[in-house]
Amino acid sequence: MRTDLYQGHDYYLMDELLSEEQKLVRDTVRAWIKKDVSPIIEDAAEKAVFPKHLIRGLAEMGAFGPYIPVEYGGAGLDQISYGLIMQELERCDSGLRSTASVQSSLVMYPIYKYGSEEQRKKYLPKLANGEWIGCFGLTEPDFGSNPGGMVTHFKDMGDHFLLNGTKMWISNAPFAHIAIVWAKNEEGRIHGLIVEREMEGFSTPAMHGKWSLRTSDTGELIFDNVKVPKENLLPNKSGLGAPLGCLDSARYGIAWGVIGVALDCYDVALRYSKERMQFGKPIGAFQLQQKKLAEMITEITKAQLLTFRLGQLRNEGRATSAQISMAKRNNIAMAKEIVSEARQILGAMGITNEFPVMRHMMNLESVITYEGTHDIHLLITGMDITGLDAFK
Ligand code: TGC
Ligand code: FAD
Repeated sequence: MRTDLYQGHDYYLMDELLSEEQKLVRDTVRAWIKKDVSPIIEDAAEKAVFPKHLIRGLAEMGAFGPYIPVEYGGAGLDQISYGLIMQELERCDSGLRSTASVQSSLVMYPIYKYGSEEQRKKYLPKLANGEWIGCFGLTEPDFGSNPGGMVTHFKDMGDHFLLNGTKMWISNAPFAHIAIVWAKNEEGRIHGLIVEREMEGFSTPAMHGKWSLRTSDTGELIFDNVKVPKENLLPNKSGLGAPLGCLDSARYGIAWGVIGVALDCYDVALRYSKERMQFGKPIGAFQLQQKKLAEMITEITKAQLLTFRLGQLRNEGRATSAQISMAKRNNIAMAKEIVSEARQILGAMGITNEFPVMRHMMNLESVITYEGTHDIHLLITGMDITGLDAFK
């Protein structure tokens, strides 16, 4: 069990830009991580289990639906507070952040944004307090980067819809109480449906064998003639833009989250470089190691500034999808580079579970792929700046 000595790093005095509430939110999550999560996270990752007892703590801190209004059980916080929560969670483990971001941005957000008032009242408070966990089914075996090609579909049977198809790679699926499922109607238009675990014909087999994101449960969603009540259709938005709108919110959370990974690895490597002696002096005294550390904090600082500005734009409702793609892509590449350099600074110790670095390294292999791959986000930026669509 490792002792969590993490200290935040704020080279450009970004804290001065945060409100008292934002700092309080961040510090609350950080304290909870140190006390309740860091002591168990390596073990959970080795066993490949999501520690379900953490759900209560996540809910109590407002990590489920941070920006959902209080009247629906959310924490009513702003977008920068949401980002800071994701950063502190992912500083500990990407799987932990995944659970919170799926619940918030991929389950609560679509119900809040596209749902009826009855759906908001029925589902949001239970999702906010962690009584129910949700998952988000967009990806299919043959449609990952191209979700518009999905084949999962539903038919109008008069008094209900009949849903058929398969989703895969779905975070939280094996234990979720509800799933937000994206499927085509008979005209080929994509809609969101709320599918509940006990509906007949619905199953959620777990997927095993992941070397990455081991603290997050992943599974399939199988729909075999599932009867979905008509009132479970999200009525207020349809088309591919509906699920992609949710992804904007989740991708924004990831842009913040992976800064946490970079900060954790920088923090560990900096401390180690001052303690580890070789050739009669701390390795941090060698110019090669200083170069690594100096470049790490430079890249972290640039990502912090980029992401804070994105948060301001989100708060004003002005952030574009392409700006979010740029931040997700840039920050993950930044974090991957820093994790790799930190591992080298730690020498052989860097490959052990006494340090979080290899776990973070493996986790980032999922984070760079889900919510739109690195390539897809580059093409979104390319499309935005040239006006030419590489996907068509
Ligand atoms: P395209 O024709 O460009 O767009 C279709 C409609 O969608 C609109 N749109 C968006 N709306 C909101 N937000 C966005 N980010 C949007 N991007 C596009 C667009 O305006 C259009 O609207 P309309 O009204 O004209 O119909 O769509 P396309 O088929 O060419 O695809 C574009 C592309 C490739 C960028 C998109 O399909 C994409 O982003 N692909 C990546 C798929 C992806 O990210 N999947 C993620 C699955 S969920 C997940 O990974 C969860 S991980 C959870 C965890 O554990 O944290
Ligand atoms: P593919 O789309 O097959 O891509 C393979 C390669 O081809 C990639 O390098 C990609 O960049 C490249 N490529 C594809 N299209 C193009 C193109 N037009 N031009 C250039 N290169 C291209 N999905 C959900 O719906 N819900 C979830 O909760 C969820 N959780 C996940 C959890 C984990 C741990 C993982 C790993 C994935 C999860 N996903 C989830 C799925 C994830 O969103 C997809 O894996 C991702 O969108 C990529 O799809 P794919 O794996 O099918 O790759």
